[in-house]
Amino acid sequence: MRVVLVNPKFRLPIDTRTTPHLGLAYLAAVSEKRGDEVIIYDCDVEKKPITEFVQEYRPHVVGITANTPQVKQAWRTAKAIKEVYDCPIVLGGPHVSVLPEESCEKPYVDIVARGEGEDTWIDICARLEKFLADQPDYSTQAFMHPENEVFNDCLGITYKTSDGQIHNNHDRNPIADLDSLPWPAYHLFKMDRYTNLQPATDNVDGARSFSIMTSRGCPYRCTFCSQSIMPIKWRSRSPESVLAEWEHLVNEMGAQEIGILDDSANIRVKRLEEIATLLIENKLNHVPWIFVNGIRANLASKELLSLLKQAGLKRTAFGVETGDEEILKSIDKKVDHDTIRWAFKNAKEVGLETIAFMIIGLPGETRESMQRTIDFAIELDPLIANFSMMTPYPGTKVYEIVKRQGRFLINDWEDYVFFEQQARYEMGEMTAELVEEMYRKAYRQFYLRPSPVMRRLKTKDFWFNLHRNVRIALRTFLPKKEKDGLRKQMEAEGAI
Ligand code: B12
Ligand code: SF4
Repeated sequence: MRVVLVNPKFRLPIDTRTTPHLGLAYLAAVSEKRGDEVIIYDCDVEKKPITEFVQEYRPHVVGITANTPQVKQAWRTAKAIKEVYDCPIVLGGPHVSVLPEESCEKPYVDIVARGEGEDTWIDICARLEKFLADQPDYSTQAFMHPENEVFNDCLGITYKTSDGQIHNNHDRNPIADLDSLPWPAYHLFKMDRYTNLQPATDNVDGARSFSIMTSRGCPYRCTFCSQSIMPIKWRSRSPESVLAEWEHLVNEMGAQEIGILDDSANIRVKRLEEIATLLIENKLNHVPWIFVNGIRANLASKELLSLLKQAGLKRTAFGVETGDEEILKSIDKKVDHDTIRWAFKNAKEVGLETIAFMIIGLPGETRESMQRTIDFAIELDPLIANFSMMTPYPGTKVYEIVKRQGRFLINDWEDYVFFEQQARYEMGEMTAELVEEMYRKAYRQFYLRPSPVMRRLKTKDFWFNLHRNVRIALRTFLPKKEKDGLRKQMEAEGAI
């Protein structure tokens, strides 16, 4: 079958770099293994309108990925395709996994795949192929006809039969054996059109960066994190399987840097030690790699970090989130500040660069608690402090808290990005103005100190991307000229 997997175009309000979509790369790989002819259509890098492309290629099925800020563009893409060409359209990804009906209600969406997608996707494709064998001139309406009962027992989907009824099938179990998955199908991406990982290892744009996932899931349930919508079961690949893919990325794909995308790669320390040892033994440690998302601070011993450093690890992130003791307890991070201090100390002592992810504007915050977050970031003094303004994603506990006790200042999924300088909600004494003020203060106070300025000036990235870096700095540090705030704008529009 001819299948197309689409990443809808989405522009973040910052100069972000483009990177191949790992989820689509996995779906494409299992689809190819099934025997499908697969095209990945990444609208971020394609020039031709997708409508033209589908009319030429005539796929049997189209799958579109969607996180929250992307979902409206996914709907627009689905609608545009349906207007020119008839085939079943499947949506998947983090947003539609939480709110499947919202998408399935759209006339141009037939199926929503919830959660991990590989098994569900090939199940959908197999059912379509079987149907096609009997009815080569099928229409989507016939395929989705309730009497055909094609999807009655297909796990992990929400779908709409052609009489307009929406059906919510049972969940599918998470993939137990991650080693059974083929490697992501990077050969289907136009690699030369991508720029880089973000943040990468200071290689300039155009460096060949690849992502890898060595484990999936996270056993923790932090109240602000969308990972809490995914299966609680943490599953990992064997060190041998990771090594084989790593070798492929370095030796065959020419990887110059690698980013581990796991949510919590160090849950099982022994496994990570084995991976590191294999990278050293197989002389793969010359290619720098980073933990993009952060590792658990409570499991970041000096011994482990030192071994990882020898294996090529250049930079690691930690989710610090807040400098306030009470707020830290309230977000269920299950770590304390002394442990975080210990992890940063260990990382620095073995010579690793560090990133601290911090959040400004968690529920219950005050000016003082946000100041403690800034102070704690300065105390830890990582190479990069990444402050994000709390954005409550649907499905998270924070979203429910804000719904009950606060006031959303956004009503459009496209605004669910946290690079913008505008607060997303207000709660109690915590006004948008206060959060926005503390957010800018965080960047100013952290970065406008002599040591971060000197460190930044010494990086290759700073000078190669000078224009871009200055633009980002100006936007982050300077208050907006028109400081209306989203609330005032929405009040004027009568939205709140
Ligand atoms: C790497 C990453 C990024 C990278 C690259 C994104 C990319 N192009 O892949 C960058 C830094 C650019 C990024 C940016 C953002 N990200 Co991000 N990101 C991730 C991260 C860490 C890994 C993504 C990944 O590769 N996962 C592994 C693959 C295998 O999973 P997957 O992509 O979800 O795909 C699987 C399923 O979802 C499903 N599926 C997905 N699509 C489809 C389609 C079909 C048809 C089917 C059947 C199934 C299916 O099947 C796939 C295979 O199992 C995740 C966390 C996570 N653990 O997933 C966050 C995550 C996806 N990001 C998140 C967010 C919030 C963002 C931003 C909005 C943040 C911001 N800046 O404001 C932006 C949005 C960017 C954009 N343009 O859309 C949230 C999404 C929450 C939500 N409700 O949408 C996540 C879940 C993090 C979190 N825990 O909160 N991100
Ligand atoms: S923030 Fe990190 S530890 Fe917490 S649930 Fe998300 S991925 Fe897990």
